[in-house]
Amino acid sequence: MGGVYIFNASISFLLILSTALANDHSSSSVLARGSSISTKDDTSITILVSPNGAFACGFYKVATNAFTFSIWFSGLSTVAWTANRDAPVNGKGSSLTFHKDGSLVLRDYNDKPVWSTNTSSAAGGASHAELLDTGNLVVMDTNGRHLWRSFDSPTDTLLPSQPMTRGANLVSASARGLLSSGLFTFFFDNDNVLKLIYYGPETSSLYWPDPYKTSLQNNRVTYNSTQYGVLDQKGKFLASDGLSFEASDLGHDMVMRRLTLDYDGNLRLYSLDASSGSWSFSWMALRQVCEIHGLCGQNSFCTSTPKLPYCSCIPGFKMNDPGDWSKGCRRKVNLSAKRGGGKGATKDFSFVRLDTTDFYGYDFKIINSVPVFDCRNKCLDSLDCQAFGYKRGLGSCFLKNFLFNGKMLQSFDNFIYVKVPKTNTTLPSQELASGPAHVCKLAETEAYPSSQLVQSDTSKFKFGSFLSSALTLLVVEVVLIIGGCCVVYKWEKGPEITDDVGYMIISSQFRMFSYKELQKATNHFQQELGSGGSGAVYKGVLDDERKVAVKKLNDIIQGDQEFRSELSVIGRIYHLNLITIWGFCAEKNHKLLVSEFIENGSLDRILFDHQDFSPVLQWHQRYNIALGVAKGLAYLHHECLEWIVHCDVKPENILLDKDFEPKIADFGLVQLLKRESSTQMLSRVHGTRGYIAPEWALNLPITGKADVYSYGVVLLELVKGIRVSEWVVEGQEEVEMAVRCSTEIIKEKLANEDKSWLLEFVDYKLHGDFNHSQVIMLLKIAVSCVEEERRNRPSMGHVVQTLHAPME
Ligand SMILES: *[C@@H]1O[C@H](CO)[C@@H](O)[C@H](O)[C@H]1NC(C)=O
Ligand SMILES: *[C@@H]1O[C@H](CO)[C@@H](O)[C@H](O)[C@H]1NC(C)=O
Ligand SMILES: *[C@@H]1O[C@H](CO)[C@@H](O)[C@H](O)[C@H]1NC(C)=O
Ligand SMILES: *[C@@H]1O[C@H](CO)[C@@H](O)[C@H](O)[C@H]1NC(C)=O
Ligand SMILES: *[C@@H]1O[C@H](CO)[C@@H](O)[C@H](O)[C@H]1NC(C)=O
Ligand SMILES: CC(=O)N[C@H]1CO[C@H](CO)[C@@H](O)[C@@H]1O
Repeated sequence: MGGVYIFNASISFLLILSTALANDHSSSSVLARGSSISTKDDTSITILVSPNGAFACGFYKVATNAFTFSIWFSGLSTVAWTANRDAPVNGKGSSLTFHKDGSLVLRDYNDKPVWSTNTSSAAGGASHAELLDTGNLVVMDTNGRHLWRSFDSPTDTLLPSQPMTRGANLVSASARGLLSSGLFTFFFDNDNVLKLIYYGPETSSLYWPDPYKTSLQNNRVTYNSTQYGVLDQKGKFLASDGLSFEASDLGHDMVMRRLTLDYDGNLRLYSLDASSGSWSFSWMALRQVCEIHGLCGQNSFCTSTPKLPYCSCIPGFKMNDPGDWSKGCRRKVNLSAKRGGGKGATKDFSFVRLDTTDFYGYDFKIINSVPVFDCRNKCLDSLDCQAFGYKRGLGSCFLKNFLFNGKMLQSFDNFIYVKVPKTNTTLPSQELASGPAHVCKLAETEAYPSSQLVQSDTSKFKFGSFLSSALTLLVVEVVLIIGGCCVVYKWEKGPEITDDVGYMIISSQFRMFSYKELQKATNHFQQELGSGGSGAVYKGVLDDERKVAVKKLNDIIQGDQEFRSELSVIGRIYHLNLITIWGFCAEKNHKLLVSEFIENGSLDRILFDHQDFSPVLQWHQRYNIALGVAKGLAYLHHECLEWIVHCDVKPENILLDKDFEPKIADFGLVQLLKRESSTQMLSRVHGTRGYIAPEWALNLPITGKADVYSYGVVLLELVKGIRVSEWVVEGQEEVEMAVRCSTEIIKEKLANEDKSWLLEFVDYKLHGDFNHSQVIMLLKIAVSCVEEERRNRPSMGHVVQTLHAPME
């Protein structure tokens, strides 16, 4: 860290330019009243040079026959200030005149004034113009007072000692190498905070400092209305809103510096390497280019890569203007064209889910704490709704009428569901996924009567769209190379950049394996990791050195086609707290499931089979496991577009990675075994009694609340550290009764003021080293989860919320 980021400029280009600029060299730093200089011969003309030789000003050639009046770094092509960035003047016959009346005026070839300092009527009258050592061009009166300063009207660059003030905005250039105004602005907002904003033709949005946070959280103050900021020569920037940053080469006061709002919307501090004439950046506002708004236009999203960020259209959209991402994308099929009018029209739409993608802003409605299907129905009901965002855990629902500022996120908490018309053209992947309803899913429909979600099978996520993203990257790169880009960014290869694409990599890895391949990976199924009702699990190593767990599924009597369609659902599930399924094998009677290998084994081993010398699962780890399992189940229950009830939650199915983060295994297996009658399933899948909700015995439809019950039992075990089946005293009672009785006792004790019983109740192996309020919370949740009447049990989403909420 702290390195200087190299910004390779083309040296040869610099040399050509510097000799061109030196042609008409004038060593004077002062322009007297009455002087006039005209453009000629279509070449740049230096009019003034600062006394220290660092800066020059004059006619700067921006294109053939197009000139600006600019200040630049002597000998370099880097422009620091421009008078007429958006109205260049003609190369022949345009003039800069210091009129006798005291104003400095730039006129085009036809004598039309393009720019003026407006100093003609100044009291005392202007005497001369001077380019100072700082790069500041000033018009002075006879007493040396400044009547006008170029420092007061910056363009895209702030020089050391040049103040950033109210109304003195930096506006980016429109493209690499151009001077004309672009779409990004650095300015003091009304709340006295320095910000970066994107001003597009259709929309504007703030993107720095972090718009998701308050000023205070961003370490900015709003009360100081001075609105002043300045960069000093040593490389430190300080502003009245508390913004402060330093160059990585802080302290070298002989270094030339500039703070520039670049054409890509990032604010960067540059240092000049005098020997090579190249600029390197020593600080930048945004490390992740995708945080910048407007880069990819609407209906598309930005992905960070170690090399360059790239844009992709949302699946079902295409680029508005191939070659210009800032124009964004549009729908291939208009939503309005599909609107038959009236409520019935909502049947014409379904949703495509974009994982780990977020679109900032344009939420026309925000609803908190609702399940995802409510959010979905709200979006279906609204004609304006183009998509909705859903934040897991909080259950926040954001209806969006415009999709902008899209980017891939690291966090897996955000989902965007884009409204798409249902089409009659079935894609292979959709066909695969639309099998008949599953045992658990059917029941779930009963629990949540809004059936909209279950009907729509077209809203499937497609792996193919990622392929097109990859192609887009290729195209963008080719365009950049052809575009004669002479500047190459070398982003420091940070983990946050590569992690951004994590989801893509994971999902595109889901594939079909051959039996031979798995035989080889597991060395002929030698190392068995364990075996349960649904089959034995073996350890293996793939050719790419990924460690995997391969499960041989017994008793799959479905056809290959159905098996695959089930897997196409499971294979799309990705969550931190669920085992990632990497693929499957379906060859004749071989049915295997390939998933990630989890280092630390299952929870039951470390929680119950404790050896004297092995480490004890600490309290904070147990709490984290409780939270993680809840998140994983909440995801299965509420957020997969296909609801999945695990039906077999128990410590054996909770695996722990090396950081003891829990990962739920064996979800979706019930679906694979669905052809059998439910009683058979019960006996096979639910080998361990004690975790089964009472409704299984009562032959009621199974809903997610069955998992909630099992989760409650696991919570009790996490606290007590003993398997619930061993709570049975003297072998008199059934396990179910033991749970019942224990929870009655716990309930009573929880109501008691005196909490000294906890010391005895909580796992003795912790030696009293636990957080009392957390234990009480877990027990309260556990007790409510194992309620006999399932309506009284909380949903997993609610459990997650409770675990996250601050303690009373
Ligand atoms: C000079 O005055 C004109 C007309 O009022 C205005 O458009 C222009 O922006 C002013 N120039 C400067 C440098 O302030
Ligand atoms: C406001 O900012 C200015 C400039 O940074 C500073 O001199 C002044 O002390 C600040 N005022 C307060 C009240 O902090
Ligand atoms: C979609 O709507 C836009 C604007 O309403 C229109 O310009 C465009 O032609 C439409 N496209 C299709 C495929 O109907
Ligand atoms: C889809 O196909 C069905 C039956 O073939 C037809 O009735 C329906 O109109 C079609 N829908 C659309 C949107 O084309
Ligand atoms: C117990 O947990 C609560 C909530 O997680 C936390 O606020 C509190 O500081 C913890 N107490 C101790 C002593 O660690
Ligand atoms: C039971 C088990 O495998 N424990 C291991 C979990 O991971 C930690 C850290 O990697 C090891 O130290 C334990 O031995």
